[in-house]
Amino acid sequence: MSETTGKLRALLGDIPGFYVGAAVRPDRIAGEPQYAETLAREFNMLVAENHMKMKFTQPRRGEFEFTAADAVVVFAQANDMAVRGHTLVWHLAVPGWVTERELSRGEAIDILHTHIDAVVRHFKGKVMAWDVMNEAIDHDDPTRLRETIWYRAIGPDYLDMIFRRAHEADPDALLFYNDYEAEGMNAKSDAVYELMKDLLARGVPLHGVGLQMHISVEDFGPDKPLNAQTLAANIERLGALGLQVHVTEMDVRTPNEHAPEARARRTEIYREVFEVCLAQEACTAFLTWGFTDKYTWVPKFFEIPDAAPLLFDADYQPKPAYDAMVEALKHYKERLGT
Ligand code: 9MR
Repeated sequence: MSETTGKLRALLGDIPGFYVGAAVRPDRIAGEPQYAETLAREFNMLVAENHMKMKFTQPRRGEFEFTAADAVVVFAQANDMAVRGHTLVWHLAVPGWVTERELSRGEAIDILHTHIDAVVRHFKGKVMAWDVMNEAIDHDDPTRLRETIWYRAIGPDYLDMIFRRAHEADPDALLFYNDYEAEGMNAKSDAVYELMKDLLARGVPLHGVGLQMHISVEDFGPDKPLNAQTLAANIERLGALGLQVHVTEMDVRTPNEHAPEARARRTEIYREVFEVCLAQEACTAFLTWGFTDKYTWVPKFFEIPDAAPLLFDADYQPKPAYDAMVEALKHYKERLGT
């Protein structure tokens, strides 16, 4: 182990109930020793980037496929790491047999219940927290629910149903609502907050909110709507509902990677978001969407070839953002006196 690595997990060791993790690709865990070594050395939580989504877990109706997801869980258990489950219900990564025609309400309910029962029971006791619902709020108008295949067939009450069903299948799992662009105080995070309040008021089993945190260096800063204060305020109001908050999918795309200021901004953004999470009692996990710039969805999706959004470079060397998180953790522990 080099002098600069291994510090994140070592420092985390004695903080109970707080997790730092990353999204992973099972073929890389099996196929690339450095990938697996870095994960085990630095993190105490994992989430499958894709392999617990419906498209992978139920590729054909009634036929469940858990090989790839199981590999992630086995690796996590062997290395004493917690697992987040992502995701039971979404409008994307849905298999073709679901989307090929409109569904009746009864059929859609049956499909969701069967899926949740099988997947949650399979991972019972192994997945600490499930993203039961991913991205249910409309992209353009956050006052509405997104008109997905599930919403169209069932109506707004599908949310209550899926949380209740997941809770029956594994009463010990923490159940999360996960979404993007709802990190600071804005119309979308207001909508998430109201939705969570409504679910709780109806007695729906719900334990947390995931803030995805897919951002650009240009999105976060003292003069931007999203900054340390607005993030803290949003986490605090969710915490006041009795909910936990996980930062679930952080990456910081850097359109101008070759500008030193842009790289420095990225480092500071990681430091600040992590500091807010450490300081807020409700924030109990911080995960990045991948960990090495070698494997990230960002360059392709945003057409930024050298976006370099993560904590390790493509050669698995820690970047300044990693050092900033280590420093934040050290300061946090000094303040706690541990
Ligand atoms: O990173 C994931 C990418 O590999 C997949 O093709 C895509 C569709 O399944 O999902 C990406 O992950 C998304 C996550 O599941 C939900 N929040 C947004 C993430 C980035 O698109």
